[in-house]
Amino acid sequence: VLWGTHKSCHAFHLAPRTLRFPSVSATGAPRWNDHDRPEKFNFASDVLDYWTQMEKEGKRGPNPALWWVNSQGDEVKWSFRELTDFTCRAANVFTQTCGLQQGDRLALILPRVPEWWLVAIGCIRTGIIFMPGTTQLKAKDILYRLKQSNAQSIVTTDALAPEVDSVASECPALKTKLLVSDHSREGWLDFQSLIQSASPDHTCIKSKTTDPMVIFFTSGTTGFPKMAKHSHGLALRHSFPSSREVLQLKASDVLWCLSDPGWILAAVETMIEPWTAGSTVFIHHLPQFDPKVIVETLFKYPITQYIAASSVFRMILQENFGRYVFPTLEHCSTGGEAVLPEEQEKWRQRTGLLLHQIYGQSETGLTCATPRGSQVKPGSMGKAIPPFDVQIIDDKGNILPPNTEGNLGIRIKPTKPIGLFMLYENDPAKTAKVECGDFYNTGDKATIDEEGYIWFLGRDDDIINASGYRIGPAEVENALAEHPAVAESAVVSSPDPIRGQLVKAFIVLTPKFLSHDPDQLAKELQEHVKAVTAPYKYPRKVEFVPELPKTVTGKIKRNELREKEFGQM
Ligand code: BCO
Repeated sequence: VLWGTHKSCHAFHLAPRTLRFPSVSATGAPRWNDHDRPEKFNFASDVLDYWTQMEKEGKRGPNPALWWVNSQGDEVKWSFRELTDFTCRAANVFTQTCGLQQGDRLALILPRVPEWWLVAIGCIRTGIIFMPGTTQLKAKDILYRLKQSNAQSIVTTDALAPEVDSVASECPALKTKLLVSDHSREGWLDFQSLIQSASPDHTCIKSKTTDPMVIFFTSGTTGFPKMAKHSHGLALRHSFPSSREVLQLKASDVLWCLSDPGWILAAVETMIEPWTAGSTVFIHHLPQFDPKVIVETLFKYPITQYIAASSVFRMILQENFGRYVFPTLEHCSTGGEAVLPEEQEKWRQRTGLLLHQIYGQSETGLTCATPRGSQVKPGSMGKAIPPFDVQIIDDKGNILPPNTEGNLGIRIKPTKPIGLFMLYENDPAKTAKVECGDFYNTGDKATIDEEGYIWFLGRDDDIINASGYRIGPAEVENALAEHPAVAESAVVSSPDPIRGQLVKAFIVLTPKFLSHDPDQLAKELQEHVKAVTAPYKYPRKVEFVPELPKTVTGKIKRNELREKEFGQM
């Protein structure tokens, strides 16, 4: 292939720490400010190509833009210049070979392979709206995504191509299927060889800041995932001083964010934020999560900043590796789920490093954080990141006083801030439902103290947050309903010391299965859920019950079951 992989001795020289604030003009002045709304912005041409130019002018050190490794010792290192070259080729593949145009949709379902970044940036260059998805998706999940979005194209691997083929006939809009693989497959285009033969000459579109850039699928309380559509403003926002202040990345930093590429956290922390700063994005392929590999990697490579879900930190602490002084690690952040003060303290004792909480949603991107160097209040997810005006609101959108429990809201009136999602695609009712007075209501319960620090309390609905995954109960209940043993089920969150919350299913069995061995049946149902929908959603706890609590109108009282789990009844 064009770039190949090579074994490496990992010799690496950090760049001089000169470019302190990225996305600055060559004269050093910031190019955008917190409240700027440039009419045109494109992350590829305005940020990536800027760093390519810096490299050409010798104004950026020799560290790569992307540094990818796997456990077999393979390695890929790309400079910004190479990234520009390869992503221009990707753009030409999409427009010339696949016939895609600005505004078309492309499903991007790849594991942590370098091609993910080529596809994402190639889409940004052309205005094709990319839709990341985790590789845990199954045929039905993929069908739903392709149909809902009217996707014209999909990029995936060998592992998922058969799942796509099994549903492709039901997706009339799907024109091209691109495969990232060493093998060919009938009906699929070979992405790597197309990149090789494509021209590196491409003129980036002049996208409006408000043009759509990416869609993230996010679970809701009812029904199937919603499509949270973001504009190019999602990327612009990370050029603002207030966003840069959070991690204070420099061109010499090496940032490793563990998030699966299917989530907004990965788009922001393995692409937008580090490349805005001209930093190195470090990626470990990591098909299976293993805390030992994480610790070894932090020792082996010159990683300066590390971001992962809180469960990952808990799983590392659980291993009892003793004290670890990582040679280059300076800053750790955690997001996707709440972290307890005791856990932050444990991490500090073991590593000498503070664990900074960040908070956001697929709809909002990064919303709150404790900027590097400012006071960490253990248990708090920090302060609002401007231009987001975060307030605690009641159900009518009135701002509540400090230390009062309410909904975490982001002000959208009179002006919607840059970086907040545009809308739920095809769903004006759900878009309207999350508007609450002058605010977007996140649905998360929180308090704010007199100093502006925000404290997460939980959800105000049935959404489950298990090890950083947001899971809608209906998705699991629908999967269970397909099994003949299940008469009906209710899925709720249940507390867990490592994953924060677990998915728990209360199941009423059909008469035929009442005599079955409950342990074996529970395992069978768990495997069934893993087979029909993304396995991260499977119920790790199962309880068989004779009936489910219901209201007089027959609605299942999930809240009653949940409260029982959390010992509130
Ligand atoms: O635990 P089990 O072994 O029983 O099951 C696991 C997997 O083995 C299994 N599985 C995975 N792929 C499969 C499969 N089974 C069958 N077929 C397949 N193809 O399914 C279960 C998956 O659970 P998991 O993903 O939680 O796995 P694991 O290894 O326990 O990973 C632990 C974590 C902590 C690494 C993982 O849970 C994780 O990555 N969590 C973080 C999620 C995240 O990044 N959230 C951020 C979202 S973005 C956001 O919040 C906005 C912030 C700005």
